[in-house]
Amino acid sequence: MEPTRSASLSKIAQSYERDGFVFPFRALTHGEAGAVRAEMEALERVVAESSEQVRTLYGAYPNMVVPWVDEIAHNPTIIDAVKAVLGPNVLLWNCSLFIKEPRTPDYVGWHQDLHYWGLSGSSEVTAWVAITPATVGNGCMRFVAGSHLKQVSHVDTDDQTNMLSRNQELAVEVDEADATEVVLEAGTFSLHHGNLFHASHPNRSDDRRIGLALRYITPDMSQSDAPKDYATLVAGDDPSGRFELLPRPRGVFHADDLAKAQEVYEAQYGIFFQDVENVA
Ligand SMILES: O=C(O)CCC(=O)C(=O)O
Repeated sequence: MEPTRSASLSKIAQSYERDGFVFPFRALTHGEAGAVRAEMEALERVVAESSEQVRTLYGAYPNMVVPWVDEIAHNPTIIDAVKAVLGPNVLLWNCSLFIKEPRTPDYVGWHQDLHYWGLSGSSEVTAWVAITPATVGNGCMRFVAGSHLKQVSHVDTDDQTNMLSRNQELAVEVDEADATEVVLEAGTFSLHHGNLFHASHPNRSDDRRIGLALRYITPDMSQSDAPKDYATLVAGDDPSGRFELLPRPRGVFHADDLAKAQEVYEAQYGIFFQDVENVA
């Protein structure tokens, strides 16, 4: 499928239903993606000098504390593609930057996203936006078509080069030959289902590989492991009332946004790491 704003919505839904992923689509021009990278790298210098709380919350919820991240999460092309697979009512539940520095060993083990998030149901999709190109050489994502139809067991490992929160990986073997390499130009994005087997190799190139993972859900999902959960309404409405709807960020690291992000962090990270001993 060409990276175009006009790809047929029903074709998106068909491919996604069959394979558990679909790509590429263009959200930002090359110039816009370059500008996002420049803004992000300027912000990284600020973050490096900031408090531990700012560093943690920028890592955990960049969309809640940085307006340009929130704007990408509301990008109309991304939202249209997400609505094609989730329907008209969409919440942004979580968001994170996946950065692989040049020539580093860090990789992402085979996993399914929904495994540790405590969410009921499977109406979740990630839009992974390439801020820099994602290539085979710099460790683009790899997807196994059709693997999204059931959840399988995972194991935590002590491999610190596995970038996942619990260094986790699937407890089943994956045939590497089944993987589709998700090569993306800067400014384009892929969609993948929360139960899709996916992974990525280390970055063996001389430049950074930067991706923004936006996690969207429908309001009929719910948090099974806590009395309430939080999300940002990005399309339609939320008739469920199961989520506290978050405001859009007021400025870069605005005190009120940091306070709310801290509340969400305390509620959600307990769930992600439950039953894990010695979490650093
Ligand atoms: O960025 C990567 O290589 C992996 C990202 C990922 O696992 C995800 O977005 O679910």
